[in-house]
Amino acid sequence: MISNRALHQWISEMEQLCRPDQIVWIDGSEEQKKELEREAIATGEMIGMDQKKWPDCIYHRTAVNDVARTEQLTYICTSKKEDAGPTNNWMEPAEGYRRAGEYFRGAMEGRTMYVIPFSMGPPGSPFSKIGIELTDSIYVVLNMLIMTHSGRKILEQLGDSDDFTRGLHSKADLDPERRLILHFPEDNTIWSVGSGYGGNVLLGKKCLSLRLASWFGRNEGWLAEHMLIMGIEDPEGRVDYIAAAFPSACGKTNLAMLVPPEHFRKQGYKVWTVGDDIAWIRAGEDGRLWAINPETGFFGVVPGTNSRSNPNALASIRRNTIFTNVLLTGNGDIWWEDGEGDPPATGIAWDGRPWKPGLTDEAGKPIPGAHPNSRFTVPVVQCPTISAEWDNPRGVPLSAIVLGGRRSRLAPLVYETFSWRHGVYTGATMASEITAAQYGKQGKVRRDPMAMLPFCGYNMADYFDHWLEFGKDLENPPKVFHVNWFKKDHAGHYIWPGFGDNLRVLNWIVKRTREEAGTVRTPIGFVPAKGEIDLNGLEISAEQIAELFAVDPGDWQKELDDHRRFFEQFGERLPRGIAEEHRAMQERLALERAGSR
Ligand code: OXD
Ligand code: MN
Repeated sequence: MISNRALHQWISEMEQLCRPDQIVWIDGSEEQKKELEREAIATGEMIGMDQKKWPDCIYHRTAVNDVARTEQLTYICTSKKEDAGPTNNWMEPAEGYRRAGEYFRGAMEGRTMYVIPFSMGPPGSPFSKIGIELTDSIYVVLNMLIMTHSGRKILEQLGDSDDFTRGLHSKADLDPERRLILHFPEDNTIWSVGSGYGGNVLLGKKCLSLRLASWFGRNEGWLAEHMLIMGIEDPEGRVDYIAAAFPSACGKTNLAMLVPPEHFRKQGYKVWTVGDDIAWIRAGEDGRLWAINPETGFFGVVPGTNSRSNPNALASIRRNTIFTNVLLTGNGDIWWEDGEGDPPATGIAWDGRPWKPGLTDEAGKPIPGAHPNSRFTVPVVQCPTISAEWDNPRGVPLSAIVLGGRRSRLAPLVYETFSWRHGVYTGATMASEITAAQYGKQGKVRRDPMAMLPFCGYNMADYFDHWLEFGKDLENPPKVFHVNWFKKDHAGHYIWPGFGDNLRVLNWIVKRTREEAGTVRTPIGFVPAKGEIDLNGLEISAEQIAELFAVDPGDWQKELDDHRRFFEQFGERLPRGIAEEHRAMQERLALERAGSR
């Protein structure tokens, strides 16, 4: 029995709404987890895998119409529409509760309601936030057990407090017409109905740790960001931590688990993984920024994971992993595109249909066996490069913030911004070209400020302002950099090898934070001076290097015009600091163009 009255009352209200047959509390024990796995396998919700080859792994297939986050059905429900801002879908809170309430009504009849107490961040850390998720999905329970600190210990931590996120989830009938992902930041509440896909239903992740947390961060003076955190250890044993924001599909998980190139490995460089998706950042008493990864697991994209792209992820997912929507073979084995080894002769594709290599659709396009957004869920501690500091309640100190995007021509491989304010401007104008794996016109540029466009829980103009203000008070703000691993030559080939070689760039960044590396000033920021990035062991010509660092004032002028158009949607609410940075950049470019005439 629990003594927390607020919790008790809320659960009984939700019980009356959803009408489950029974309620089961998740205690976090191994026995309960195993029991739930057995039950889910018996009902078909999960599928058992070959336990010799994949010890303690389990498989799940989502509904075919439910394989990714549904941004068009995701809402911020605030009393005032302006508080959600022009980049979010908005619904009046009363209307949100009414509409989703209809879908929740009786949705758990014949089902069990599981109560998952969880903490984002180590229990007891000043960073951490407690939530309770009610769900009718064992898949959700099993994922939350990996992705969060959860179970009885969190209830003990909560005690009698009513300061917890109220998360309600039901698969209901998985009907996309009756699906809604609603956030009520004013009530610290999340309602998600009609979906079973991770990003929509693991309420601790995007919903709490980004959308609600960004709102709390603004009120409480901290930042909740869509950033990986990694440590770079140099041969002297000094570890510098960086937090890096990239839009989805730019290789965040691969970067967080990077394997140093041989030339660096031999000297003793090491990379330590703290997190691959989310960073909560606070100012420390020492004037530096400190960050935690609030999650305890990785929910990563499977296709493309192989021994070249990410051997550490591959090693992590050999056991005790949930696989969602990859190709399944008849004997409990799995396979995915661009992984290791040849495809099996036959299998069952992510959508439950028979599959064999070479299958094509009517247009002649190959039909994948694993969904391009198929996922692994794995505890962070299974990663060979997991940092010893990953769950330090104080977090890790940040030496640099790195921003990035996928730009085939515009942005140089790396540049350092001039100041915190210029760094915020650079984050506010981040953009990425759409790839085949995403919805939208391929090659089109999507602006994605700080990679937070789908995740900022309030007006993005206020978010820019919060960043500007946050930096003003810092004694020791980290330098802010921008990287682009995806620059192409005129023949359309990537110039930079990427993957492990990205450490060469990160190493320059770390050196810059110590003022140990030379730069050249350009209108958009400082690029590395000749010879300052260690290219030892890389085959790359002088022309390629010149192309990697080129800054074309004409292209940047077009880019600036696009920034202006993007900012128009925020009207008067756009902070003055952003407008001033825009003007300053405009002037620097004009000077450069005049000089080169
Ligand atoms: C994710 C995403 O799933 O950013 O992490 O889409
Ligand atoms: Mn993400």
